[in-house]
Amino acid sequence: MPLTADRVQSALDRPVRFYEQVASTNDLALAWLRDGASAGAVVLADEQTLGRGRLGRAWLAPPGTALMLSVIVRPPSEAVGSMTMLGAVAICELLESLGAADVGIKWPNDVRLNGRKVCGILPEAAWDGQRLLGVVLGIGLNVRIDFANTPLADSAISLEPALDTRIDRLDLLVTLLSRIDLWTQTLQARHELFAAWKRRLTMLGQRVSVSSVDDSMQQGVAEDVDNTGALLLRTDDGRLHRLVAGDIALGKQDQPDGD
Ligand code: BT5
Repeated sequence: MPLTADRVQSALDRPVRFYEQVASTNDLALAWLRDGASAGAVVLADEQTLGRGRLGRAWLAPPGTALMLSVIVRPPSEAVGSMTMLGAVAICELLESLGAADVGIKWPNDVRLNGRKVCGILPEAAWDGQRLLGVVLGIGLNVRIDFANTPLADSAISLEPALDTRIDRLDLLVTLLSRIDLWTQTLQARHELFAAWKRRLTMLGQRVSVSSVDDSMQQGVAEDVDNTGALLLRTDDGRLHRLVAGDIALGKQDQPDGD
């Protein structure tokens, strides 16, 4: 069923703005946040013309094929760094509730289904000087994108073909928001969220390559993560590196996201 403003409004008991087409839901949500939107408010779009990932990368989804939203969260400022974890865990729980068996998180922000990226998460914080106004939690979940003959054919996947079932995006949205709400209430003490995230990481103990923002590449074993979400990488010289950002490739056949 298509998403329409009426359907969306009547399914959600919170402020929501639905658009058939926007540049980026995160941009609109950031503006709304600065305008005083309440916690839990949602911006949802059927299509984005300038959907973005990290570092200005493009997020691609034809109209009507994905769930694309930004949720306004007002976390304690010390929890800002946990928003990616929160989004990833909520998405994993959503997919698990649909019966998906092979669901995991590729550090730091990809949710994978059957070893391919099904969802990307982009939290962006808004500050007034030193004061945190809030965070917009941007989420793009592939529902029925046909990646055949695209550059993402080997790395991306959509829910409907993977689960071989028809899915109403509104049902996904309702369940996802309830998971986000629940985890948001736990943000004062984040050990449970951290444990739920760490348990689903796919590459701990494996040999990986990590490319950093400056394009330098490090190889080693993804030994652990610390409770801020940083990756602890043991390089071949025996040193332990703490990486707070980057793109990870597992094994030899996998590609980092940074294209
Ligand atoms: C992300 O970035 O994965 C975060 C994506 C967040 C998108 C949501 S949609 C709603 C909200 N509004 C926005 O404007 N953004 C958020 P990153 O880890 O940098 O991954 C980006 C890379 O993923 C691209 O360079 C492609 O390689 C790949 N990619 C692009 N579209 C994809 C898709 N639909 N499925 C899987 N991979 C994709």
